[in-house]
Amino acid sequence: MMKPKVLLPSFISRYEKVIKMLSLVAHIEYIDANKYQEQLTDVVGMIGGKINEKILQNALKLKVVARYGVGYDDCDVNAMTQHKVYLCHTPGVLSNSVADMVLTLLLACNRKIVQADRYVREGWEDRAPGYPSYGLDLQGKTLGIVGLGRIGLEVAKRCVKGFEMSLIYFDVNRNLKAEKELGAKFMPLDDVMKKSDFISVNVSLTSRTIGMIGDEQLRMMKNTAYIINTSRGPVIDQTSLVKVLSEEVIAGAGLDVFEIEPIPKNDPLLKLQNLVLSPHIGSVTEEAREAMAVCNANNIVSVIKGEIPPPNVVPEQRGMMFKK
Ligand code: 8YV
Repeated sequence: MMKPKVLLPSFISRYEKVIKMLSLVAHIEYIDANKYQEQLTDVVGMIGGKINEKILQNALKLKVVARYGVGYDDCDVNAMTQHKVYLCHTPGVLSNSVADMVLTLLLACNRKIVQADRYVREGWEDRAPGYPSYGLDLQGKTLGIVGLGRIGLEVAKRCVKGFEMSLIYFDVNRNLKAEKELGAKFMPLDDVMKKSDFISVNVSLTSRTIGMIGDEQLRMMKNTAYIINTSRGPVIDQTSLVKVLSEEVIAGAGLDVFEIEPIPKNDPLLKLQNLVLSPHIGSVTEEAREAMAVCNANNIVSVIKGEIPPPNVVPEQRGMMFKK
């Protein structure tokens, strides 16, 4: 009997373990942009994102999409549910790497590492113009977390246990474990904005979180405070962020995510100096990337074997039994 077809992005081929797992139950094909439409017609499972109605209409045999990431705001979950296609994602396995990235940006902003590097390369002369301005000691400072879920919690642990910072947070749900173990104090978003020395944004992008940090919230921040975003660009209103950074209403920002990715070359953010930018690399570590691929493969194998719902189905589809 012919094995069902599974479609993968070509980079997955570097994970031997994943290829072995999938080959036992499926025939593997790699995505070829030139014949993608054709490839979709008989595909049963795929690793990817950006799934919309058009793709679903072409993929009548599709049973499962494994999103290579924890956020799935680029997938139309309602359309997938209507087409009885499971959407799985990769919660948990990348929390450490994203939390490390938050700290990377936070430290780089605070200690002006980008300017410092430039200063050394351009000819280090004692206290010549370009010498980095003073940073702050992290010990005793207040970290504000917006979204204290899996990733937020890892950021919190690093800051509280490692840097001896104190922790305040806003979330739609209280995190009692963090309150007990890390002394986290829950408060409304506006208070987190007002009281923090460093803010880390760790919510997923939904209709409730889009633009949740706008001009009003940004202007509540201390003028010595920094905001770090590794979640999704549209959670912070980017036009307002450009304004508060250029008016120096806040000390700076560390951004791994943007409203449009890749960020357009003429974006006003690129002209500002009081921020550190990275190209959406929060989960880009060897460990996380491999674990994400393994998690994706597990979910596809489950569905092919009829073990449904698969283990990492998105919350909106939890408990749903799709039979195709
Ligand atoms: C991925 C991410 O880099 O997990 C997420 O939601 O943003 C990242 O891990 C991104 O999804 C690209 O696949």
